[in-house]
Amino acid sequence: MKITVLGCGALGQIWLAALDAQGHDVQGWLRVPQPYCSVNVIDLNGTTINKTCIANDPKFLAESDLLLVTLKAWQVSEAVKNLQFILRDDCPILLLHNGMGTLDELKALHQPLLRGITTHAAKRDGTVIVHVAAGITHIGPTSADAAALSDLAEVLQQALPDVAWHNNVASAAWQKLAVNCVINPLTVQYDCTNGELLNHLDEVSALCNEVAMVMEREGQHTSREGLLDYVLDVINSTAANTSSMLQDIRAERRTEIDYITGYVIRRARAQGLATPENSRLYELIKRKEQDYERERI
Ligand code: KPL
Repeated sequence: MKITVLGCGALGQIWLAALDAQGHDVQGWLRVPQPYCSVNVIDLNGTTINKTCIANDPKFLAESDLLLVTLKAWQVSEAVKNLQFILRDDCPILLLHNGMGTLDELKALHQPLLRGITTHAAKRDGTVIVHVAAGITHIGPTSADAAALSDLAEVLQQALPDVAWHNNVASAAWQKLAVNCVINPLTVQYDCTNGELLNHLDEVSALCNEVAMVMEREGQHTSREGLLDYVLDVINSTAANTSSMLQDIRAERRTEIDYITGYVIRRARAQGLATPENSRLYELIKRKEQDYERERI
């Protein structure tokens, strides 16, 4: 297949390396146009993959059979809208990012739209991307014309297992959203690893209660206890991780808070629900972002 990967950060490079190794014809697409992009990955076996891929070629993009979007949530809609008129109308677009809300921003797209949630972990170490932990990528349709694209899961499974197809991907998306709502901002508040949140179980539990309440109103099957158990499992299995939000804050980058906690707060408001603990953390993260943005002026 001909595949363009939009966003050549940690996740993007892992996918570029894996798809290329499977014999797919791949290119990267970067915000600052350049004809080539470097893929510099240490895979799960410790093997170094060093490749130069073509990048930002509009002809390749127009012929692509898949646009895989690995950007941060807040970068997605503008970047995809800029490319939509070059893509074929039947070229599937698969969004792989933390948080929710981008689908609302991309309602007018002509192309079949899929969303994905991944638990693969990768981190940048200088100029190298280290694939730290294997995971599962759940993908599924978000528009009627994407419902028949389940074969894509098999193609992606061959490249970077595990990949699971879900006709109702919203359920997996909400579960991941809940995890990110709890772990990401709390690790910023305490400047700690995911595992250290076990010392703050009252806040973990209060956040789970609020998110479970919103999920129930949004028609998702869940319970406070079930969600708390799930979040505690993720805290334990990613105990040594520095959450992506804490990494962003430490590097003074914009975080995905508007698409994580911000999304839950917006849905809660629409349902007439109060989410004080989420609101407190939302304000905390926004203040931190504003502090370093102000320093730059
Ligand atoms: O997705 C994550 C993130 O850091 O964004 C978790 C699951 C919290 C793992 O660190």
